[in-house]
This record gives sequence, C-alpha cells and structure tokens, in this order.
Amino acid sequence: MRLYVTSTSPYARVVRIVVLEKGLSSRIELVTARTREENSPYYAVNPSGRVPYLVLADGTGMEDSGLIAAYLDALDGAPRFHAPPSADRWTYGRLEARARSFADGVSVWVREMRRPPDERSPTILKHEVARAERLAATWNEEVRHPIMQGPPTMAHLLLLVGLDFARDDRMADLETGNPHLRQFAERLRAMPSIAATHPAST
Ligand SMILES: N[C@@H](CCC(=O)N[C@@H](CS)C(=O)NCC(=O)O)C(=O)O
Repeated sequence: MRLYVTSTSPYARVVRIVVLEKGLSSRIELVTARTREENSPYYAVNPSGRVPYLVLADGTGMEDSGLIAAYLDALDGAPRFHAPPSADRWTYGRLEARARSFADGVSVWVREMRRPPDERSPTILKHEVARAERLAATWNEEVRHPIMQGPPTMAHLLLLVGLDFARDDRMADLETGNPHLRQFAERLRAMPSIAATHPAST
C-alpha cells in the first residue's frame, strides 16, 4: 500500500501514528505529496489534492483520515482506535467529533497564516483563536473522561495533533491555563509513535 502525506499535515499525522501503532510500516510506503501547487503531479493520483490518501495494492484509492485510519486499524481484525468496548458509540462519538472540530479549527488558522500576509483575513484568524480557546477550556474538563484517560483512540490523536499544530505555529497558549489538558498532552507526547511523527522529527 502507498500512503500519501505531507510532513506538516495533522490529518496525515493521525494516520501515520496509526500505521506505527499497528505495526504496519513494512506494508506501507510513505510518499510525500506536493499539495497546493498549480499543476501538481499529485492531482493525477488524488484529484482532491488532499492528504492523507491511501492507495491499496489493487490501485483503489481512499481519502480522509477517519476512513483511512479505520481501514488500517481493522486490517488485523482487532481495531482499537475507535469506540472502546467499554463505551457506546455515542459516548465515544461525541468525543471524537469534538476533537476533530478542534483540529479542523486550528487547521483553518494555520492555513490562513500560510497565505501571504496581505491575503490573510484578520476576522478568520480572530474567530479561530477564540474557537480554539473555548474548545481548549472545554477539553480541560473533557480529558478527565474515562475514555480520554484510557488507551489512545482517534479522539486522543485528533486532539493531540491539533494541540501540537497550535503550539508549533504559535497560535495561542492553549495549555498553560488548562492543566488537565496539558497533562493529557504530555502523556501522549511521551508515546514513541507520537514523538516520531512530530513535524520536527520527520
Ligand atoms: N477531512 C480531511 C482533511 C484533509 C485535509 O484538509 N488535508 C490538508 C492538509 S492538513 C490538505 O491536504 N490540504 C491541501 C489542499 O487543500 O489542497 C481528513 O481528515 O483527512
């Protein structure tokens, strides 16, 4: 299988963490895609131009970090990054959705900041900082949920990649005033798969 990524994409990072956690590195070739470029050859591979993108051995392609992670997680018949056996679908699902919402907002901010300064929207930047601050305060309580205190799931990974993206790009200090969230992030940052996929390590 071939997995198209960029070193900075938080969504690609989630999938790369799952690849490492599930011991799939030898079965998956990582390819760096040239995204956001006019006429990139990558568009012939994935017309949406987004990463992550997984191409199976038979040539079938699939996009979206949630779908790809679920596919890879299920390959050994023992998925563990989705609803834990102790939780019902909705209890877990609302946590994953909130974590994705956080990562989505931080991604909008980072994308905006990567535009030339005179093309950035101060309104969008302000809106996304406020959203991230509200969600970080909410997550400061939500990380105490037994699911979030347990083994990593997609909810953990999405929250962590969002926090790292915000921290690395100096969006806002989302952790100092949120000690439970900070503790959660430090616990995950100690995991080898999370350390190895940090943009500074790749
Ligand atoms: N919902 C998608 C989002 C993927 C996404 O937005 N990827 C960004 C990188 S973080 C991308 O490929 N951007 C390139 C573009 O928009 O052309 C997922 O979870 O995989």
